[in-house]
Amino acid sequence: DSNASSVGESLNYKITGIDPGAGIMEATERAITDYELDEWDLVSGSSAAMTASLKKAYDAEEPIVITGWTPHWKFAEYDLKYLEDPKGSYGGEEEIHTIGRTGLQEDMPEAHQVLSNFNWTEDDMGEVMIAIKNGEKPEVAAQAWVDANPEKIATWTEGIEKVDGDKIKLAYVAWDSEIASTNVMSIVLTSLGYDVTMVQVEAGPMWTAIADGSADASLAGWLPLTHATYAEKFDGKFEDLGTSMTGVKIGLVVPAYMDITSIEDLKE
Ligand code: PBE
Repeated sequence: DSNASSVGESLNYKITGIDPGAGIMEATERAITDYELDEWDLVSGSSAAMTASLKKAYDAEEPIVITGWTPHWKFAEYDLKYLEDPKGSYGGEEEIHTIGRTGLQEDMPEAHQVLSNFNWTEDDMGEVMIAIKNGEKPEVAAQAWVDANPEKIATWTEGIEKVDGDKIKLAYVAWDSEIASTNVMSIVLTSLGYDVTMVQVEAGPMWTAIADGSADASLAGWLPLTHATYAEKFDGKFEDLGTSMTGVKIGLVVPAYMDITSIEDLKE
């Protein structure tokens, strides 16, 4: 209809994406094919650039289509909606998994146990994410959450013996959700005596680092769909340490004031 085509025209047929290696970018290329959005382009950038573009559009009540995911502070900050995805290009309910290098259990049984125990809720992560969004340094925001949640942390660390300065490397991507989780885990492992290094990389290098053992673990594995290509490519070369959060989601997201409800509405 005329509204839908004007959305494409008003946006120059651009979807505002994030870093090229993110699973949501691959899913969006699939959506462009599945929904025959031939005129549309997915523009890559970064999470920070995407949220800056979102703020700019939102403040001006202009249209924008972003690659979005939950949990993310943008849903607390703005009134947004997922576009319906009747063809299932973005899968269904996703989970966040902790992944470890082969041999981690033998080499660092204590860290392996904490990482396997790790799980928290969308609200927990939201507290850390929103504090960072509001200008707090990630390590300060994470420390505040750790200080406020000793009982939850005890469920991850109970009975685990302290170590004496063993080095451990956590790989992550600069997605807001994973900045929050990785900073929290860094503090927890440090409190158990580990010498923790956080390495910020792109998604492909992150999976590669776990598979080749140059990093020990990552809290940033999104499955079953988001990182399926990476998980298949490195099948047998990493250990899935389990789920840290369930019911997470990826998709196309627009401000609630936009007059469209489905990805199908992007097609003329
Ligand atoms: N994300 C956040 C990532 C996983 C975590 C949805 C942007 C991705 O698309 O790969």
